[in-house]
Amino acid sequence: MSSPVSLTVITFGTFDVFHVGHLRVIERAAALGDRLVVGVSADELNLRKKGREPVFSQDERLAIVAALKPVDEVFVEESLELKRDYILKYGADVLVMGDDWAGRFDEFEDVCKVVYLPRTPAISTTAVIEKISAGS
Ligand code: C2G
Repeated sequence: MSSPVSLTVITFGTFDVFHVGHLRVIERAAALGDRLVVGVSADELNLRKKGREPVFSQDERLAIVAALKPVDEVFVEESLELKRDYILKYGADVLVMGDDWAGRFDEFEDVCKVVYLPRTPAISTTAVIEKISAGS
């Protein structure tokens, strides 16, 4: 008898000022497999990538993502260049990213399936920060 096949899904993100768009992508990613692993961008990676510190520290962002029901495992994503290593290390069968990254990770199709999910419209960390700053 063959053993049951279990699919591991991996996704990455900063997940700063956690909002429903983040939740939706995590839920939809989890639905594509049996185990969901999430790489949470390091503070240092964010500083390099976006030129600013996240509002919440990597330990706080990691704790929030780890507490979500669909998430089985979290780790700190230290560098964008290490994606292939993370995919292999966690034995991911599927890489899921929001479609703001469409096409950017097609190079990993030799080691896993790559899926880009449509972003949840009309919400982003930047929009939330701007709304709070404006006091509206
Ligand atoms: N997202 C979404 N809908 C939104 C906002 C975000 O589906 N309205 C998704 C993004 O497409 C991404 C995930 O939520 O898949 C996390 O978003 P960010 O925290 O903005 O992630 P980012 O800074 O793009 O980091 O290795 C890649 C990076 O770590 C991705």
